[in-house]
Amino acid sequence: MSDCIFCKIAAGEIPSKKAYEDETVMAFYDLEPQAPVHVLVIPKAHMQSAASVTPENSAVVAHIFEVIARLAQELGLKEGFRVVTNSGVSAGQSVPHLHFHLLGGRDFTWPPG
Ligand code: DGP
Repeated sequence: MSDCIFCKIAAGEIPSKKAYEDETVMAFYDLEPQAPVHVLVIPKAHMQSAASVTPENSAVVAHIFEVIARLAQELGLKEGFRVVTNSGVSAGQSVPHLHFHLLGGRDFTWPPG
């Protein structure tokens, strides 16, 4: 999508601090970190949110979770980590391109706010 900031980051048109990249997935550090480690993991192909996942496109979501497990290990999140995806405005989604927040390096409370 031409006006999507995460599509532009995936295409290298907007700079980001990259944590991982392959053909279908990219991970980069969040601009507004909410934890000592805060990485966003996205599919390169545009999908609006978790509500857009279908049998036809869900393979990339499984791959994203493989990447998250690898990143959690590489980034030393031995004590645990949290994965969050906000879907829709009332859930707090501000960028309408599917993304998973990988958060770690501190303790988290439950339920989230
Ligand atoms: P959400 O609110 O769940 O849609 O999360 C969007 C996140 O994206 C938010 O934590 C801030 C981050 N973000 C927004 N614009 C940029 C950007 O241009 N670069 C980076 N690295 N992060 C961004």
